[in-house]
Amino acid sequence: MPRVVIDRDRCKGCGLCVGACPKNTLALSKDINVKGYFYAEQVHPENCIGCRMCATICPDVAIEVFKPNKEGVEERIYTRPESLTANNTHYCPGCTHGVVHRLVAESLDELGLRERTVGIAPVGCAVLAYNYFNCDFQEAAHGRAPAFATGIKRVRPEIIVFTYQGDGDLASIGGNEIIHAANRGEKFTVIFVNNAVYGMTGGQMAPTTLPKQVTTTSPGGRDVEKTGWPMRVAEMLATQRTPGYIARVAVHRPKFVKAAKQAIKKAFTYQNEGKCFSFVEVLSTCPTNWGLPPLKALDWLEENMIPYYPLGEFKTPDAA
Ligand SMILES: Cc1ncc(C[n+]2csc(CCOP(=O)(O)OP(=O)(O)O)c2C)c(N)n1
Repeated sequence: MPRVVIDRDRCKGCGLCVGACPKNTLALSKDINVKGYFYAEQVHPENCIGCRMCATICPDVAIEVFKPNKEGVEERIYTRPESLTANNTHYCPGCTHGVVHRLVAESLDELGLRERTVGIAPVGCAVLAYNYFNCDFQEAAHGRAPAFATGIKRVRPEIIVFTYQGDGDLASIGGNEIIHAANRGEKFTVIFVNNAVYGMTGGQMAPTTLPKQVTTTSPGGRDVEKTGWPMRVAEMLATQRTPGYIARVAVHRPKFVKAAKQAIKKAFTYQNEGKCFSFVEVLSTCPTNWGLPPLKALDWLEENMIPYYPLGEFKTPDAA
């Protein structure tokens, strides 16, 4: 029988695993863990099919999955990637920054890149990313990650370099940086986490905030007449003639998480082959600043963000 092991004290009780389980085997506990959260637990292990949906959506890497192989020997089929440290993240419960971290880490593991990778942390909620990734890291000033990445990649082209940036960091203060790095065809990878707000500073309007979206600086809803329309950064960069890989993905359901992983892995593969600038925009949730419970935030992303920010590949070097 498959077995799901949940690290109770690591769990933040967001319930994303409970929502993702197709067999309703999981529930939130009635007791609290050491951090004060109602942790997830498997209440109907007999119904578990070992599909890994729970582990795929868990932002806190709190779930391991075991399943017997054809010979009946139990194998661990899901665990923490080596490219992540064991540190607990400071992200709010249900924030999908943790899912994006995991996908980057899995890609580095699977491509065997960890020991020659340097990540560039932004200013934003992911400012402490260097504590969570098990590779070298550099902290950049707000919006300036592409400049740091350019320097490192040009001096040491054999190193795999990626920036990890929010939408305030990349599309607002760092808008100039990203456009020129893409246009120069710098051969690093950008992971652009678009949650439609400035998360770290309290949910202010970002360039990516949706029309009529309420934020702390647009309490009446974003007025596009006064503040412009939300920027579609992936599409904008894809208009440049310089070859590149430009994609947009989302991480609100396990099947989208799997597609997101493919795109992120592809971006690192292109870099590893020395091919081109590679950029993956990831639509991500911010339950705290959107004022929604974590599962509702996933629905909000699907219903509001995806219609405005279509998913897909906008440019591939092979087609350039
Ligand atoms: C030069 C400078 N300007 C402004 C700030 C304040 N600030 C810190 S994080 C941030 C925006 C963070 O939002 P985002 O990049 O979308 O990332 P998130 O926190 O949502 O992941 C701002 C404006 C700063 N730290 N430095």
